[in-house]
Amino acid sequence: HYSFFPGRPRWPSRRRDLTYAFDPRNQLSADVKRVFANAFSRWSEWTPLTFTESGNYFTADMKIGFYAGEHGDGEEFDGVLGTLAHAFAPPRGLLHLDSDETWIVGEISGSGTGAEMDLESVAVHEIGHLLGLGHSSVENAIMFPTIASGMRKVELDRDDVEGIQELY
Ligand code: TQI
Ligand code: ZN
Ligand code: ZN
Repeated sequence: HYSFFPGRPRWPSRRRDLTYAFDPRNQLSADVKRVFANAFSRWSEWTPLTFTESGNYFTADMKIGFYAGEHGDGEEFDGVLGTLAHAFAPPRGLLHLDSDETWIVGEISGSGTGAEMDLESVAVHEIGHLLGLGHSSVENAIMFPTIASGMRKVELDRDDVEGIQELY
């Protein structure tokens, strides 16, 4: 079953059209940006929320960036595997990914080293946190707190949809 953060933080009802921006220091490819656009659309499909990329990193509601190790918020990344990413509940709107991971962007192809992580799968999960969802006890849910390396899990489960629809 889904859960929320303590105090049930969420984006207020006057803020239904939200913006996100990428840290300009990362210089991300169009493919990576497309992965996030896709991941956001999986949530907007089931809510009154819309998500638009903004070119202004400083004024965007949600800020996305890739960082290694300590990066200024006291929650440091730890190199390959372990913590992959983290996101802060509304209204903070930060989504950080560990740049030391081997991120798969797009199709999962061939056999890797066993440490590859599918970027969209992690993005969909972290966006759930950005919107106010905690973890779920339902194994098929996007918000279940485990994912295998190389695994692609991007479809919202009924449990995720019920959780987000209770919030918005
Ligand atoms: N990062 C954790 C996560 O996003 C950070 C975290 C731990 C957290 N406890 C939390 C965030 C409580 C909010 C509330 O869950 S992670 C997964 C999953 C991680 C884990 O790097 O361990 C995914 C990132 F669910 F698969 F285990 C993405 Cl998809
Ligand atoms: Zn961080
Ligand atoms: Zn999580």
